Amino acid sequence: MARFNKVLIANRGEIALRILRACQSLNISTVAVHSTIDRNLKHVGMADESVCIGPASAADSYMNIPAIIAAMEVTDAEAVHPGYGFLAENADFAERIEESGFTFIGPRAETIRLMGDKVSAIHAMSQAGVPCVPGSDGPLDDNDQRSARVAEEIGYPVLIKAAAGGGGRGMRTVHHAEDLISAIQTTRQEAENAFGDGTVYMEKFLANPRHIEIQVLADAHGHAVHLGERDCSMQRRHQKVIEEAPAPGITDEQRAHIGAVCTQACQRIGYVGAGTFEFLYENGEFYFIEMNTRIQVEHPVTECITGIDLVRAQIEIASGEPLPFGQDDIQFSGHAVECRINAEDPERFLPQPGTITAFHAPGGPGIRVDSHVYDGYTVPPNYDSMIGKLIAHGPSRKQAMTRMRVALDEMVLKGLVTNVGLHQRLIRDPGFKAGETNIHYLESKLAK
Ligand code: MV4
Repeated sequence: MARFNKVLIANRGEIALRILRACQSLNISTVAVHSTIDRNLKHVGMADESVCIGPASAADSYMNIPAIIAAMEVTDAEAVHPGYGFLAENADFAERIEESGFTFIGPRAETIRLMGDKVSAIHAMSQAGVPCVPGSDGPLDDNDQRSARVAEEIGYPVLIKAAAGGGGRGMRTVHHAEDLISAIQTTRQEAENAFGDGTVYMEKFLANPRHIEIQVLADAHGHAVHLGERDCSMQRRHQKVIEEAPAPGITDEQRAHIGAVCTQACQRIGYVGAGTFEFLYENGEFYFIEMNTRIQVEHPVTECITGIDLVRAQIEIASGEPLPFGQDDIQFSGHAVECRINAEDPERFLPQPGTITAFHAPGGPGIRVDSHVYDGYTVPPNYDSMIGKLIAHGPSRKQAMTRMRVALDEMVLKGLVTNVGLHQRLIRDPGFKAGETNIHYLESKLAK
């Protein structure tokens, strides 16, 4: 199958620019779609063609499936890259793209649907040999005695999670048996209201895990590789703040083992595309919790340590090409760290839209800036507050962190309130420097 001639980018901001750069380096023509408020986005000006698909509200533009399909038809685009967020993990979108005769750059619709339901995702992964959190092995039914027995077996505290949730939405911790049944009922009702699906399941609650995820690539010919792990434990309210690769303290043997488990699972379920296995890691053990079927915000740290262009790989896989490398060709080199730069109030973490009056990007060896912003750019209030990512790569973790510290101090970003000051503090934090984080680290530090 030949490479695409033209790809439509169904996203905005830094990831739209990242996808555009990948297309340009593959000599693929580009179509940018944008909302009315986003006419002046950097990638819109750089794309070969652009189409306004609706008003500022994301529901009417970046999430507007008929408008995106119409834009593909009028521009004769062959494939669509969804980026992350918006329609990236919408199985109906992937299905309608394929039904309209276009290619969705991502996994099969069936796979997106499987992973969107966390109960079916855990079931599929458990069957495929991936270690999961001890739990209910399926949805909880209305039999309270059975639920109570499952909780006793796995031991309190337990967590009730919504099958349609994920990313921290629809969860409730239960510490005592007497609170179990009402917690199940409340979580079920909230899930029904929020997602229209009241299915819930139970897991043992892990008290102080790290969030470690494995990046995979799988082609349509049954080949799969892993690109190692990322540690995303530095987060607040389920928003990642700093990510790094590799994860501190994970040995080559652990990486090879969990990586092989993930690539074998990809082969067993017929996974096609880039994907991420999310694990909780506690006391030396990995526990699968969810799989993401999209390119992730933090993909650059993996690109830095492997030298592999993940967005290019996504496009090549979608066009039917076999992976041009095997597991033995993938070598891990050094360490990379990413700081998410947000236009937000550093105290209350609320979005702070505004106009950039001065922007000077840092540079030098091992520094990468993935950002669409420029002097005079206005951050609109309608979307995510992330305005870019600063990535530092070095031969060792210490050198990557030092490069990040220097780059953060060098960056000039004026006119907006941002979280750069928070990053400057975190990069100097002794606990973080020692690699001693878990998912609660940032929130407990901020509480002090
Ligand atoms: C958990 C957990 C502890 N034990 N599951 C939150 C987001 C979603 N992806 C899963 N989450 C969690 N699941 C068990 N069995 C703790 C969390 C969790 C968390 C996970 C990853 C990153 C940040 C987090 C913050 C709070 C809770």
